[in-house]
Amino acid sequence: MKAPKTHNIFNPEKECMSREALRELQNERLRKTVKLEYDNVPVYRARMDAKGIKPEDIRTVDDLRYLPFTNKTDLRDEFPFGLLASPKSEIVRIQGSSGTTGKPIVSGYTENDVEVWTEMVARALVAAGGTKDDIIQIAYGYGLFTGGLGAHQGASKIGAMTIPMSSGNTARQIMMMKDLGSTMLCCTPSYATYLGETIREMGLDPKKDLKLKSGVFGAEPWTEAMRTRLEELLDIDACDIYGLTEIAGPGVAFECLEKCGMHINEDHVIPEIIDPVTEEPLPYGASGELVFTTITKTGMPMLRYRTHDICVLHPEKCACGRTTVRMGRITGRTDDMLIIRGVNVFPSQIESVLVSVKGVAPFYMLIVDRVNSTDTLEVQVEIDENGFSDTVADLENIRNEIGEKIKSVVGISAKVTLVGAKTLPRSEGKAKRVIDNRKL
Ligand code: DLL
Repeated sequence: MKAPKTHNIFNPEKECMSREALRELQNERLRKTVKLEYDNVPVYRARMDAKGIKPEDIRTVDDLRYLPFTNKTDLRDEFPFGLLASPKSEIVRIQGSSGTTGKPIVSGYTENDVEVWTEMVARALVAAGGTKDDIIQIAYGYGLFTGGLGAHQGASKIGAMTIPMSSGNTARQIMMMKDLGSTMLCCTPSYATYLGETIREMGLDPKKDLKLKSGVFGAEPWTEAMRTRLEELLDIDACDIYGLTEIAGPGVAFECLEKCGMHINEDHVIPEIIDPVTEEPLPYGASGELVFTTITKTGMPMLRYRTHDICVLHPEKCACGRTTVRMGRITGRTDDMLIIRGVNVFPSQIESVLVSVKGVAPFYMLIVDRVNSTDTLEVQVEIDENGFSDTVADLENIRNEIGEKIKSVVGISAKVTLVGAKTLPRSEGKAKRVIDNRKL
């Protein structure tokens, strides 16, 4: 049963502001954030000093372009607390995602930051038709990953009945969905598809046997074709939700039932699109790298954070009444990060595992695929000719060692295939290390 296409808005005062009033609010909040960063975060102060910029020089959003960028590497270099702009005693939550070294990228949130984030998710759920009468099943993972707790907080904020299922355990998910009459589902789009397919295989008809009306799906790229399939499989409206740990987790941007791009919560973050090579800002409508500046965060605010996600911004007013700029679907990344079963994976993490294992050479290929709506990862790696032992037991030990190390460093299990020396293709230019067969 799809949600009626009425446009409820959680915070109309902020979500439907005139562009002029919004700009004023952003200017004021930006000035505060820049000062907070300059006064409290040595790295930011040093970078601004190096550019000869003082906080007073940044008066309006147009001055953003003078500020230095922040990168994922900064979070790694300053791990865990070097970028905090508030005392540690003010931090009430740590959340994280997997990073390039096996250590997670972590962000610290003050009580204010958790409240801001909670409201962002509440706005997203209401935009997807959510009300206090809903029963919201949360099948994002709970833990350091922001999906579970983020969706949970938002669902509680709108007063809905919240079911904290976390991810996995599909049979149990479906049983609860049926028995409790869940009306909304929050999880990754690939897991939603798997749930939908399993529901159909069990002979259930969502129209008759379930009460789902909408889903709020994100944390990984998906397409219009996947939306159509999901809406048919589950008989729901499927809305996209975007976010990242460094900024606030899910809810940074979200779709309304018009399904024409994700509304960015511009009273909390300022989006920019830049050319990833020249780093120059690009106009609305141009495809480029998405950059965010947070303007209400106090724990670990971010100035011009390079997301590496590629998309387009649309400024036209939406039929739902919101005036915020919308971002299109993420169409790629400017780095080599893969998202496998919702986990951020860098090929360099796998490489670091392989070089630590005796008996294999540093030539490898990652093959990513999607089988029954679930991502799979196969790591093919060459045996080292010199350290080569062909006893079955030795080869099995090597495979197990690699598998276990990948699981502990990257956080996901992989199929490890040992191949003969010099059998993987060599390249004269940039090595191709990844084959992604997933058809989105
Ligand atoms: O994935 C937060 C989140 C949780 C978003 C639940 C939505 C729902 P991270 O683990 O830090 O945070 O990963 C952030 O995931 O830079 C994008 O590359 C990707 N991503 C997130 N949402 C979407 C989406 C969460 N809707 C990284 N479409 C981001 C495409 C997405 N990619």
